[in-house]
Amino acid sequence: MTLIIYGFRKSTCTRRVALICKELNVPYEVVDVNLAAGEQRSEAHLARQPFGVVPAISDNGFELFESRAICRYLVQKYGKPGPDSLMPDPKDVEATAKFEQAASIENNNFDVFAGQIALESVVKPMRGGTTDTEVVKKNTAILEAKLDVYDRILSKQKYLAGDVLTIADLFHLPFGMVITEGAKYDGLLKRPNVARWWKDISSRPAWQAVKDGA
Ligand SMILES: N[C@@H](CCC(=O)N[C@@H](CS)C(=O)NCC(=O)O)C(=O)O
Repeated sequence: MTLIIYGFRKSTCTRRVALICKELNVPYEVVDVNLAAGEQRSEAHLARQPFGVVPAISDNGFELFESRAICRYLVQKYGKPGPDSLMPDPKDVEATAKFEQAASIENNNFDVFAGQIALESVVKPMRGGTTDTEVVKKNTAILEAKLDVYDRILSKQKYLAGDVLTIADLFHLPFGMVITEGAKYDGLLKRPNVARWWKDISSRPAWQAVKDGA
């Protein structure tokens, strides 16, 4: 049975999951949960995602929510061992620890701030609201400082977990694109090592296939 993603094609978290499906050549079907209509709070959806957000998946009856947990599951279930495995072999404790470090970096030093910039600059106006420029300014200043650290890390290694691409790098793509293209934030383009890394990950065919919608 085809993997089902209950999501919203344009949402960042839905695209994060679709991206990893594309990377792994796992066919999927998106069942629309219309966020504008509030369907994320329907009883049917809350049974899949009790926090009332998207995405959630059903894989042959196995249900899971939280986009990053879903991505880890997909790699462990459908990925192939080797240099392109997107996550280290769990038996390699040190590589796994470096991978978890990179995944935490994304979650704590990128997602929070990029998410606020995206919400204020792109999502709110799209829904008829007004951007709070103070919130954008504050989060941009924090993200600038965080990306300076990214640039130092990426001056010593190709990717966030080391010299091998992992899903921790790919996790950045949905919000990275919204702030770069939608909010015209140039933080990913103006630092030499971050720019090299950003160009590398954002030009991957899997991302090109889902960047405009899962
Ligand atoms: N940590 C969750 C976040 C999910 C999330 O915030 N989804 C957003 C779309 S990107 C959503 O459903 N928003 C609808 C709402 O908040 O009502 C994940 O990664 O799956």
